[in-house]
Amino acid sequence: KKTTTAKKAAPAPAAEGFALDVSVEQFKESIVRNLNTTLGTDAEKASDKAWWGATAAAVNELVFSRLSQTQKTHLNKDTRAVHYLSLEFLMGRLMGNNLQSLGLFENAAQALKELGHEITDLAEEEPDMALGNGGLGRLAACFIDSLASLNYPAIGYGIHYEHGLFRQTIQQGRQIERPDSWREYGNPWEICRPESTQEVPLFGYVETVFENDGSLRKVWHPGSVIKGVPWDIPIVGYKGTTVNILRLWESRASEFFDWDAFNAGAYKDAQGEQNLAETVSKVLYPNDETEAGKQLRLVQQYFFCACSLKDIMRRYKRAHGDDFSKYAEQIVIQLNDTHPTVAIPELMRVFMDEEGLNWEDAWAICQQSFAYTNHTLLPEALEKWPVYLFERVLPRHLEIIYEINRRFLDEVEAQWPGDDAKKIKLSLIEEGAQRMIRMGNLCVVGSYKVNGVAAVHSELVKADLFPEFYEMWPEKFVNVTNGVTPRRWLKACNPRLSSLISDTIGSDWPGQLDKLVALKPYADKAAFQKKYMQAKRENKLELVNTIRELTGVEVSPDAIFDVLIKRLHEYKRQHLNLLHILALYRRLLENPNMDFHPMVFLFGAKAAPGYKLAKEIIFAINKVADRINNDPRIKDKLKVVFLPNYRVSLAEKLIPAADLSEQISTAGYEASGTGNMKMALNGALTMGTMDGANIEIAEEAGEENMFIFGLSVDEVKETKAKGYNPWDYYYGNPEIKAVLDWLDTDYFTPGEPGALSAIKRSLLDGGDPYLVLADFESYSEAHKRANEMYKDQKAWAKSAILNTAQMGKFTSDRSIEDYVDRIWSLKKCDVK
Ligand code: GPU
Repeated sequence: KKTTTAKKAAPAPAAEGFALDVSVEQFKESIVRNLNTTLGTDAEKASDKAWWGATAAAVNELVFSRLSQTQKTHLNKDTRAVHYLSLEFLMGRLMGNNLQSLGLFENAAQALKELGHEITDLAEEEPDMALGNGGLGRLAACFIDSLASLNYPAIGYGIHYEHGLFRQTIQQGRQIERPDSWREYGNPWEICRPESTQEVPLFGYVETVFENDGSLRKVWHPGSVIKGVPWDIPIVGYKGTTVNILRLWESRASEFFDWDAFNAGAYKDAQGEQNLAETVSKVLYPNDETEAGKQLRLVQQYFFCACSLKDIMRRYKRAHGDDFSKYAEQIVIQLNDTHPTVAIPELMRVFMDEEGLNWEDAWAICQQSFAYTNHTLLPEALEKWPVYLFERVLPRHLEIIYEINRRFLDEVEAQWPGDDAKKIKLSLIEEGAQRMIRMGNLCVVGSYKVNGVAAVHSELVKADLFPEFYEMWPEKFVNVTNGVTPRRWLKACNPRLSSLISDTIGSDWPGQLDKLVALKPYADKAAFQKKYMQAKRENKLELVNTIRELTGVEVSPDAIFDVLIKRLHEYKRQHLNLLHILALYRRLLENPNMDFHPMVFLFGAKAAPGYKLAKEIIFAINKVADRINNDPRIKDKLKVVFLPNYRVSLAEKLIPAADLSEQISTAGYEASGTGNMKMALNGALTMGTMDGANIEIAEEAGEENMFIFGLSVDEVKETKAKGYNPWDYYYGNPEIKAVLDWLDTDYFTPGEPGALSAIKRSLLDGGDPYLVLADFESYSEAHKRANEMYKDQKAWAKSAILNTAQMGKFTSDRSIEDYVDRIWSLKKCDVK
């Protein structure tokens, strides 16, 4: 099947208006040449992986020149730039995205076809770049896409993990974690920049030097030094004029310290140092919204912050020398959650200990350079580091944090004279048996802006999380509602719907998503509804095949595809969905002729390896799925599928095929959500609580085009204040009691009664902290409405179209413009 014999070239499909001038023929030539010169093989014997590599190399030929052009332009114009510090960038695959951005996807596909390959098949050869856990990491990826697409000077800084988020397999229903080796066979998208290597000090002690003039000077004598080597990933803006970079640091052993030990014969010690140095960027911590509290995690955080600040400083000095008066004018550093907080004391240290600035000047610059994004209110996610760890790893930074705190507590005293309770609450140090540093408080004190990620979340940040800080500095707090890049999350992942949209309203929408409103008049036109639902059906058919390949389960495209994809967390309430599935199953067993449109419930979720209950929920979903899928009595009306190893590339297959989007967090707990936006954009109707960005989706799409249920944020608070008792629901609702009791039997785990009891125990004995039982009935009613509505395909189609048409607000381009207006004040910089 792999033939390169010159078939008569098919007429080139119309490339996009903005496309580079690269013909199908030229692209073919480039692929074949790269097969020889980059991959060292040839068309006769090349593997699919080699063909993919050659295509990537052909793309790079076009990208790299633009990359250096962009860097030259930014250097010459010396523009203000944003530096996005994030421990996570969940990039997924880059081939499709880069081709889309260059406007060359069609030509590349045609070139490969003429060379005997399907681009969609070759795309599967690319491993996901999974350097993130979930929403926070994927948001960073969408943001750097938008920054480049809008021609803003920006750089993403992170860690070049050798192993990204673990690969998940399911064995006997349970999650098994395997290492993710995304770079095992190399990665064509990254460029190593050894000339920009940095050194990072760690451990050791601080010496106080008394100068002759009576002043003090602090000298940090580090116990070891590790190297940070940068890898640059080009980020191609949509329509391809700006190519920014994502710079990821890899840790290595530094040359000098270990050679001394080595020469002294202490080979083992030298090896020990080597090990630490190379462990730092080994693996991404797989915990989502839970602090790890481990020394290595703190070292990771400091390592990438120190490297990034040095990199920023090097570039700044190239333009301004030692004159730091322009630093805050030129540089804004965005902290993606508290993970990079240590950058604040680090910049203070650099200014004072290395550049000789005094405290006041250094602090003034710092406070005008940092901004902080908060992504959660969950107490277990708010980072706190034991003081002793800081003392050991970063002794000089601890001193600086103490001094920041001393001065800050003076401000607190000025604001609330004599109020020691306030000081205890706001202090950067939490007193107790184990003294802790509160990274969130340090961020608020050290930043000039603090933002939440959806309107309701930003209000809760002010009212519940940082009320006193809000009182002190009200103008510091702003909202920037999250967004997603429509290039990846509609144009590339859903070509059928994309073409229909472009044929109907023109093709500007990927760069100006609010143009989608032009679809509104088509929402009740029968012909358009038909085409829209046809695209959805074909996407579902494709997913049917994927489901079969991945799980062996056969599902029908006529069923409602109900999709719940996100990290597994109690607050996200996958178990609410599961209990409702059990209720449906029970109803169907009691009445097989029940009026019910068949449903397929699709789950994708990874659990943090140490999160026991989350893993039990995965187990329960799989066991319930086995039982239901093989029960002939319900005549295929219900199917449950857990898709293993949920990741960006799998999301790209699920989202275009979703009919119902499950967004069912307890109100007040999901800061924003972004999968909710992706699915609504692709025409799924949201089954959701009034939480996070669901509220804003409802404002845009109209509540009548969603299925809203459950307690509101205020009602959740009231319920808890009154003293919530889950047993009331257990005894008050026979269906709840029946499905919970079912979990204690061996119905789903033959021969092993009680194997699924952990869920029931957490909901009853554990107090049901996320109010699953309180929302059950309302959820069940919302599902009845959805099932009923689906039978009216016209009504459903209309709502689905209105969802797509009214998601314009949720492009990450809009989020970035909000950051620019409210926080960054950047100027666009056109690149020729
Ligand atoms: N989020 Br904190 C993560 O994915 N990981 C984290 O460690 C923290 C937050 C998510 C929020 O849960 C989600 O609601 C939000 O949409 C996303 O960050 C991006 O802001």
